[in-house]
Parts: sequence; C-alpha cells; structure tokens
Amino acid sequence: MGKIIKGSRIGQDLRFAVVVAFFNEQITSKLLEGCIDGLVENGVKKDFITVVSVPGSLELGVVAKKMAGSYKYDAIICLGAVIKGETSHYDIVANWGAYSMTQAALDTGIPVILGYLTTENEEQAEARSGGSVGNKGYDAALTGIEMANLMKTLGNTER
Ligand code: INI
Repeated sequence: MGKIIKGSRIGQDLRFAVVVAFFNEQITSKLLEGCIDGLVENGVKKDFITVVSVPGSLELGVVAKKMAGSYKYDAIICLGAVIKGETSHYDIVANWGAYSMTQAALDTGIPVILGYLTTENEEQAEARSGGSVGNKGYDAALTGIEMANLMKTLGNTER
C-alpha cells in the first residue's frame, strides 16, 4: 500500500467562517457554542473565526459559497437545525439545504462542513446539541480543522 494522507487536527493558523442559521435558535446557539469550543480547544485563534448569521438553513448554502469564494478561509462550517414538523417543508429544507452547502464546496474547492441536524423532533435535536449524544457543532469544528489541513496538504503535495 502507498501512503495514507490525512489532515491533522491542529487548528493553529487556520481561518474559519462559521455560518449559523437563526431558525431553531435554541438549538443552533448551542451548536455555535460547541463549534467555537471545538475550534479554540484545538488551536484556532478567536480572531481567525468569523461568524455569520442567516435566517434559516435554506440560506446557509449561498452564504457558504460567498465566504468560500472569497478564499479568505480554510474551511466554512455551516450550522443549522431542521426539525420535522407537520408539513413536507422539512424535506425541502433538509435536502436543498444540504445540497446547496455541498455545491458551495464543489464550486469553490473550499471544504464546507455540514454541522447540520435533521431530526424527527426537538428532543433528538437537543440530544445532539450538547445533550446525551454530544454536540454536532463541536464535531463539525474537528471535521473542519481536519479537512482544512487535508486540503492544504493535498495542495502542497499532489501535482
Ligand atoms: N429552517 C431551518 O433552519 N430549520 C427548519 O426546521 C425549518 N423549517 O422547518 O421550516 C426552516 N425553515 C426556514 C428556511 O430555512 C428558510 O429560512 C425559509 O424557507 C426562507 O427561505
């Protein structure tokens, strides 16, 4: 087997934009807290983190693309909570939200991380935003650091 290339979890000198949806703010504010903790605890300077708020998860993608396309950040982390309600709007928001964030990454080549909850109910969302199942915002921070470093390494070594 040849070499295995993996991004490190060292956040020093990396720059991040965190885009957070205000919809379900009781959940997304906790995702944001977890995300900032995850970045800072792993070496990212607070001054190197820019937070942008958008109304809902459907707006995450376009702003992620704008931030990624500025090429000022090593990765973009999107935080949102889509909680199933009575209507089919859930599916539209959950699917198109994820699609547009992924598209932003593919269009720009900058990692866009989905710290994105899609849950059946509020309890499941609470459990994943600092409750019994951890904090997906924190996890997204670690993924962001790893992907930012991986892309740097690939950029430096793969020709
Ligand atoms: N936005 C969310 O972030 N989560 C949701 O659960 C949600 N639901 O269920 O409607 C939601 N809707 C708003 C949507 O993201 C847009 O802000 C809105 O449609 C305007 O474009």
